[in-house]
Amino acid sequence: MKTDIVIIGGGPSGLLLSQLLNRAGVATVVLERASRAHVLSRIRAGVLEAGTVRMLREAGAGDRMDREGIPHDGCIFSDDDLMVRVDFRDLTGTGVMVYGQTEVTADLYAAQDAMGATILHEVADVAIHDADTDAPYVTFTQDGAPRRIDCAYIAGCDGFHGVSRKTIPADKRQEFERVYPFGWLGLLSRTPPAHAELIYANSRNGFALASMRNPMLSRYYVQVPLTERVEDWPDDRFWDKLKSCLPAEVAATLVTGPSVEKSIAPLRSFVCEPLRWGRLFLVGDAAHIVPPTGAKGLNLAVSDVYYLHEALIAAIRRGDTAGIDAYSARALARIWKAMRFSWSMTMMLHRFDGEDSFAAQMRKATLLHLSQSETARRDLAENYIGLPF
Ligand code: RFL
Ligand code: PHB
Repeated sequence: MKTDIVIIGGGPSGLLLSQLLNRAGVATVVLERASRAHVLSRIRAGVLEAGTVRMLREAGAGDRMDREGIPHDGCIFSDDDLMVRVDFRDLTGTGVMVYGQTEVTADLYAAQDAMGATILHEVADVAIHDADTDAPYVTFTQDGAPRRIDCAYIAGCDGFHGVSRKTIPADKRQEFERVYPFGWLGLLSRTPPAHAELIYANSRNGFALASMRNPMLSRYYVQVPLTERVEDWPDDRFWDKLKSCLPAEVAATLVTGPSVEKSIAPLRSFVCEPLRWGRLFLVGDAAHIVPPTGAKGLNLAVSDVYYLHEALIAAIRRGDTAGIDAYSARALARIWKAMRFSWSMTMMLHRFDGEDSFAAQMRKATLLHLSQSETARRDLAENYIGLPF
């Protein structure tokens, strides 16, 4: 088998890249380890930057998002009972879209199916060969049979635990990492959202986030130690903890109900440089992880795809390789700024076990400053709605 681009991973990065390349007449094969049902069962990100919204429309996968997504012009940051609203539209001229990653992925699968794109699910033993030569190829097994695809380039869109990054020899890459000593316990429930806008809550009892998917589906998170297990968090315990972190006026009217999904995600900052080894390119979570506090994970994957799809189209269609030579540096410049923002949001809002009394005062002062300074709110808004690409 032969194609222009082999894309490893059928998550949002791989599907969007495939969709944009196919629309430009570049042939792709997407290799996904899991079943489609499994990919669509993962509850992850919920906030799309304006640039992500634009890219999904450009890919021909934005119709349902435009009908069902909820535009948000601002959000709330709280410190115990102090509530600070940051008005994104007023401060930057644009807002964000609340629309779940699960829906984005479903829309991209539908768009790819409509184009007759090749997506192979439940493939195993994916291995990248000769990426540092002019004749790379990928091998894998499907239904127990060995297969091989020759290609011009390989896009590693296979997430943090994929094979792509690990294929780059250790002496050809550098990794930067910060592991935080807590995770987010998330709960999805068929209840009306606590508030019309998202609330990022700092409190004496730790961090909580009140988010949503639609008017009858809410998504909440509370900060938990890494040692916690989901089984130890019956719904009642979760709701009690959430209420203890939210401002009293919000907790008082919170509607609770049975959970539909509950999971714990550890928080981590991670970057692998460079994003290219020969004819292999890293995209999205395969190259970098951010703590979810800034809502940047999915959006960064989309800006990587933006840079790479342009570069690959120029290389395949016109033999112009300037874009692929520049991809790593271009994408990393934006990635590091999102890393900084996600890290600073994490520090502003979470309680660290064993911290000194000074740390809590720094968080309080940061939120008080945010409430009193339009300059501080504008800086936060500019980063939250997404830096340009
Ligand atoms: P994904 O979504 O991880 O997709 C990678 C795909 O590659 C497949 N794969 C392989 N396929 C073939 N061969 C292999 N060897 C393979 N190894 C892996 C996987 O099955 C998968 O389908 O990466 P992608 O496309 O780069 O997209 C990135 C986003 O998914 C990610 O940034 C965000 O979801 C991060 N994230 C969150 N971001 C937010 O902004 N807000 C959140 O609330 C939020 N919650 C989360 C998250 C990430 C999580 N992970 C990865 C642990 C919650 C979790 C649990
Ligand atoms: C979510 O709705 O899942 C969500 C929203 C904002 C974040 C993280 C997660 O920063």
